[in-house]
Amino acid sequence: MTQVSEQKDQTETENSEILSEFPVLPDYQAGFVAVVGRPNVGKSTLMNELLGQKLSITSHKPQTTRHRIHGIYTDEQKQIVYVDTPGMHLGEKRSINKYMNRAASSALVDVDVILFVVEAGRWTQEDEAVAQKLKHASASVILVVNKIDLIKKKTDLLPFLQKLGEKVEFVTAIPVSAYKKSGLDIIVEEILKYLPKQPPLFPEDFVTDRSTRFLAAEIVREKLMRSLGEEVPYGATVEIEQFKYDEEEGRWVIHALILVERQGQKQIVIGKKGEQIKQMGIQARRDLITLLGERVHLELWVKVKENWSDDERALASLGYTEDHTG
Ligand SMILES: Nc1nc2c(ncn2[C@@H]2O[C@H](COP(=O)(O)OP(=O)(O)O)[C@@H](O)[C@H]2O)c(=O)[nH]1
Ligand SMILES: [Mg+2]
Repeated sequence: MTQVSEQKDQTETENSEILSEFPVLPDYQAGFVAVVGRPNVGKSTLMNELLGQKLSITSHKPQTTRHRIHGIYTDEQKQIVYVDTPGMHLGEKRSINKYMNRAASSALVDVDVILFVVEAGRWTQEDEAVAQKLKHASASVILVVNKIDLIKKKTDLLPFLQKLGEKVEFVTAIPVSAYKKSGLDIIVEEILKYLPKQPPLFPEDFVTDRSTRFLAAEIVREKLMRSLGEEVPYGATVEIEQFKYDEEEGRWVIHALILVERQGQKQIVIGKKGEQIKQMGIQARRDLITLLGERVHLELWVKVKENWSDDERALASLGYTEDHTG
């Protein structure tokens, strides 16, 4: 299925005079904001909080975000298009990692502002690699120092901020906690200093560039990443095989296929007496109901597909295609 049929409403709006109903003020601001940083610093959590809606999946495992995803915030004064990116990975040679690094790097082009997210008190080689990339970016860099809720003494942050000043060229550094929702309004205020004055770029009811089908697959993948041990998540992905509305029953019918790379992983995903996959299904269904606003019938399957993560053709057929990495 293509994006068009899934986003029927949005496409229709687009065809009939995109923004005619929007009362655009003369000093309206709109633009793109890339959210970059190494894996696990809280980029996706931050974007969801800035949007006030969960679009990008999160977990404490690297590789949770594999694709670039736009989250669009719109109100009467501004439209901010956040671009969440996979964290940049060092020293990984598999195709999936190359895909993720491309997706992250390409997000730096043609944006108005870059939010460089780091973790309070922690600067690693991977942060350093991101900082190197940013040297070539033309947009203003706002340094977001996330997870300050984990720092007991706030004065401990000062030497860290000082060190960052030597490493990165940024317009301002903002300590925040995406988790505790603190400091977020300051980020928005700062973004607005650099966002061009122009009419909205997307219709006001657009919240993402991604289809609901894609978001559904991501929700299932999030449950997979969160509920499994270290060995499985990197070798697992999710493909939506059926995604349709059953008029008679008044519910969405979704069939999701979980692909793993080895037989042993399949067993782990299913769990003892199917308990693991059942729990994942319950949690995924709950999020899907929130996403779709209607009843959902969800079925999950697991299949072994060897080496999909290092197979360019398999990657493409699973939706890891260049059109979303630029
Ligand atoms: N304590 C704390 N944890 C956070 C905060 N923001 C994100 N996290 C956690 O950090 C982990 C990684 O978050 P995620 O948004 O997936 O990171 P990403 O890989 O940079 O997108 C998750 O377990 C989040 O719950 C924060 O402000 N404070
Ligand atoms: Mg992420």
